[in-house]
Amino acid sequence: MKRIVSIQDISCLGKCSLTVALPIISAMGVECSIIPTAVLSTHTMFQNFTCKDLTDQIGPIAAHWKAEKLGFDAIYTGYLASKEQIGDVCAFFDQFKTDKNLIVVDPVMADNGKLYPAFGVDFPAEMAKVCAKADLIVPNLTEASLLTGLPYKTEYDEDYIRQMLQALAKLGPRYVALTGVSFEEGKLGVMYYDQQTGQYGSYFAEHLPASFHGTGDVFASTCVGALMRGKSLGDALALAADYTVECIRATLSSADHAWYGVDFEAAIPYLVDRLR
Ligand code: PXL
Repeated sequence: MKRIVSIQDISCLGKCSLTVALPIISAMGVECSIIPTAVLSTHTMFQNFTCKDLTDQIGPIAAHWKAEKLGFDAIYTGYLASKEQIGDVCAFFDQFKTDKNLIVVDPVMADNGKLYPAFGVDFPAEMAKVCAKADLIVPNLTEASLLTGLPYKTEYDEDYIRQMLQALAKLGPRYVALTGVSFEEGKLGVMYYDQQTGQYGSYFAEHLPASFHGTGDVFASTCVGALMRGKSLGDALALAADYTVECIRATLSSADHAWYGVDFEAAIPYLVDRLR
């Protein structure tokens, strides 16, 4: 069985980050170790959330694992709690990167044109350092614009997305996948670029008329799980897009669904079926 480590926060309630990554990656038949970057009472879309930063735990956990000669088939990072822990996460990559394993960075920090409330304007430059060490990054359009300095647009054409992908690739990662891309009404998906081969690809699924927190984490977790299950990047991204749509569909079909996250639990059978 493949083993990965996911480095992101635990939002105790809110259906995002580790509470999404763990069940999804486990359901996909991949072992998921974790390093929590912080413990929050909820995700940061709630008012008055608590947050205990765990930066000081990253180094000691890494040192213990090194002493035990443990390794990982992938390292997947998401929400990092503060700019102070960027150096520790980069040091973790340096310690655990091998010729064979994969570093996947979801540069979680912003959406809909705005930084998340916990981050200052200097955070994107720090996140760019994490992206520089990745094999694959999966930003949304807002994060991509903050990482590259290119303007954030809600109306655009394929040229703009290609420019964005190339600017992201200049940060360092071989593979770049931009999420939340839409060229036609009713369709939403992902466009990606392999800077080694110069090839582009894309996949579009149904654009349901709703948006929920945590869908980026559902997408990235599914993509990592699928890559570990031997799917190509294109197939992994397509499965991630399809499962995310199924999660939103399940949420919309449940009258008592929560406002703060998707009912990814209800769509797990779909995900497992797709791996058969
Ligand atoms: O889903 C991304 C995410 C992860 N973790 C925390 C968040 C968010 C988005 O708002 O606040 C703590």
